[in-house]
Amino acid sequence: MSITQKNPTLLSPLSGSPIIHDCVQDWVNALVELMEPDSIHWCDGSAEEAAHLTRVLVEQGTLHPLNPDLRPNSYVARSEPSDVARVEARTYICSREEADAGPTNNWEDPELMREKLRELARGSMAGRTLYVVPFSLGPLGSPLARMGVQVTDSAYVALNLHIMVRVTEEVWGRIDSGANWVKCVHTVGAPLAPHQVDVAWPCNDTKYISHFPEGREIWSYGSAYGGNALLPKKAFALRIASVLAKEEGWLAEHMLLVKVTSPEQKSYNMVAAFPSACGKTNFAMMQPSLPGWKVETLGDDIAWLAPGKDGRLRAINPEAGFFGVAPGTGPGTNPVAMDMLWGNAIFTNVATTAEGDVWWEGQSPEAPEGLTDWKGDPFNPALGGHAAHPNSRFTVGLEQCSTLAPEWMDPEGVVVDAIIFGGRRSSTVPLVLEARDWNHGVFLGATIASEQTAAAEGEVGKVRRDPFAMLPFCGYNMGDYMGHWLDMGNTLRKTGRLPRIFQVNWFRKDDAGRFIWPGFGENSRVLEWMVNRLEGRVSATASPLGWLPTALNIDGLALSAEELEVLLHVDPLEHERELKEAATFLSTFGSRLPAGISAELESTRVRLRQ
Ligand code: OXD
Ligand code: MN
Repeated sequence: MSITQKNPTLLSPLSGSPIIHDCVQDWVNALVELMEPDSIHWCDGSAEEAAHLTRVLVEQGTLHPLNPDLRPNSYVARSEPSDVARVEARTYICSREEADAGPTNNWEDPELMREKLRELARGSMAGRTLYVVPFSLGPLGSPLARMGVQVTDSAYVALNLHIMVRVTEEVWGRIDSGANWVKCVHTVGAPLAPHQVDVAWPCNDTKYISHFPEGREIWSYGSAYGGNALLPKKAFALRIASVLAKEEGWLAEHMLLVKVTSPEQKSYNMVAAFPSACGKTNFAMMQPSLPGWKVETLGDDIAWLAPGKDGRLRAINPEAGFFGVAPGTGPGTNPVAMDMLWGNAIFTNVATTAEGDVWWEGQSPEAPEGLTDWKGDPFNPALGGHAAHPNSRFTVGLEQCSTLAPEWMDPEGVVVDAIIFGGRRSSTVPLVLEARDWNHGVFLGATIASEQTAAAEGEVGKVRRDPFAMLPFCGYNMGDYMGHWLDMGNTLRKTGRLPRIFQVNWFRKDDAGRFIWPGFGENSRVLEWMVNRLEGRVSATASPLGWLPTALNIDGLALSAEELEVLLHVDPLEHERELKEAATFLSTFGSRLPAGISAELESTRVRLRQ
């Protein structure tokens, strides 16, 4: 039952409501006292509640309904122009010891940060409703699932959570102490004075996304944008979960999860880590160009991996929806995503058409006439610039994806056969290679670098090291994290078969700056090679970097043998430089860099010089 309490001091469960454990009640009571909302809404995740939240948001001017004949039950939100991406500079890991956050995270003393946040949060929900959102990451009751509760003063965030995670009152019956759930506090930091008229996108110029790993707690202040505000996603399912995973012997990863089936009807599950906006959603919904091949979707952003009862590595997607980057998604690049967005979707910062539909760059070659841009202004293509923000997003439920694999509900997860690491590199890194063994694969993951995109604030195009694509998402010292990956190999080696590890780069360019590899559905050729490797059907060529394809199926592709050679080329001089940069980066972890990684660095160096 969805309950709104007008008088927030009346917090005992109303008749007919589920029993909510004291630890939750006490926590909510304390937050109410601090943030002084006008009312409280205990969410139940129902369709009626979604309809209510939608009504509130349309009235408030946050959501604009699209033309229901073109895109039923779908809405557009336009954010404040300053609140459009994750704010890594304002993201903190507040572990007790600074060294436990490591050199790649911002750190603040947890007590000082709590004090700072309490001051900011005092009265911050005045004039607003506090939504209490109980959720499960992963199928409720699965050994891999985890529970959390987010409080938020944003109906937009509550409605997005309905899509992104399993919001359900069943969580209340399973929370039995302070220990088995994660506390997520979110406020947009925009209190309303009596009679003050609200804006469409309340937020605050001051922003903090703070994680308290030891307290299993997250506080987010000042932003309503996805990754900053939908706390179960990056903040819980990656930053806090990575800490839980280290303690409990599993992995919380920034990875897509797919099931690949060959023409012989043999299926293999693969996870793939790519930095933000490298086409993970497109990969997750790949339409193979090779006849007889099938890719089914299990997840596009986050995978939780743990040894199963049989000792093999298993994976689930903890999320229940997609929060995908809209630009670049089109009938040619991702027809599955285009279809799944037929309705029941929330779009944020896209452009709208005169007919009341959505548009973004890459949806069609030409911008239609009469567009309204993401800021709500008429769009004039002659002036240049983007109609949709480069980091504009769609939020839609997993069930709408026509390629969703039936196993997505399996509480045991699926067996992981292969792990792929990738990045966006216009030079140097070959199209595909296979790691020599687990430790070498971990080294490849630890040294991923990628050209930056618009998903986070920062200089677009600049190459940055992004180990395991987890740089912005690892909740503890990344040196220890690399060590944990090595340890997982030791565990899996003892009990079952280790997944094989591959590295890919779809983005290598020729001298004229054009992508050499066609990508998208043609990436199935690379998957075919991987499956052949898993099945022991093809040999490979040893290179200093790992096993390269001796041959790759390029039949029917407009790609010359010379171009393929460029794609697979390993230039020792380029790699000497690459290795030097990787070594400099790895040295920042000092004594926390595992010996196993230093050993791989050294042996790669030796192989390059041979
Ligand atoms: C995302 C990201 O939003 O990685 O998925 O930034
Ligand atoms: Mn991501």
